Amino acid sequence: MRGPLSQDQLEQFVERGWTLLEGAFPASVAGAVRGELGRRIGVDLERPEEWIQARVWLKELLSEPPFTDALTDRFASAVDQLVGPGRWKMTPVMGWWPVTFPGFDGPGYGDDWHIEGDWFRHHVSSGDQAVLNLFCFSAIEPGGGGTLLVEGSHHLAATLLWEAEPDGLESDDFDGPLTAALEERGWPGVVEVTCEEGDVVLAHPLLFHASNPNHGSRPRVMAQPAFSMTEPMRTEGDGLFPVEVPLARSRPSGAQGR
Ligand SMILES: O=C(O)CCC(=O)C(=O)O
Repeated sequence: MRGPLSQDQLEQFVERGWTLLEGAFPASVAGAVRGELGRRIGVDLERPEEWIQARVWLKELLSEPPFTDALTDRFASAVDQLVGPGRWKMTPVMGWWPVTFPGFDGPGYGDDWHIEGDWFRHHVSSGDQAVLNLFCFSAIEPGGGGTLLVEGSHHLAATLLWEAEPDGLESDDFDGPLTAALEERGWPGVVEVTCEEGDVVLAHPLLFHASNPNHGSRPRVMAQPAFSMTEPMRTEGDGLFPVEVPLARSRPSGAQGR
């Protein structure tokens, strides 16, 4: 299916569990969001003298411009390529907002490896979160607090999930087994997100990830709205979309799914 993601990017999403959609929304929207968000949290994001905490986390979904201006046709077309057109719904919301600031030693966050989705019980067919979207409202340089991702961890998570069927798993049930499996392997594939303002990280919903202290030079502004599928994920058959391929590949022979 044609769209903004190349074939290589679609393969990267399947194999590594994520890809970067560059220029998903205009830099002018990112700038307007930083300005308005700064007013809401009471911190001018352009004035280092006002950066007095390592993190301010606005746990709100915002449903008006400029926040929703980041939900562009380009973003929607890329998600269509990953999950299938007409199989998910883009609701007009943007949030939450973990804003992190540079200039702090040992800030009290990070080391919070998790699978997204504490609002539903996970099954292999769950479509509660089609894709894990990280909207970059600021450029993120190396060391600048970009989310940590474990490439390939979605394959491990999918295998765990199959083993747990038909009961399924809560999102925090993944943490112990995935940490142990990755510990045993020496944590291969850990990368940190770097991006330009206006990019969106598109990750498999089962990708293990964590926050990361900001030791860069500017506030990191990110949001991760969750959009759900309108039908279950498929785990067998022809014509699977990239989000479904890792689920099908880790399917044990004879499994009934759910
Ligand atoms: O702040 C980050 O980079 C990651 C945040 C996250 O994954 C979460 O809040 O679930």
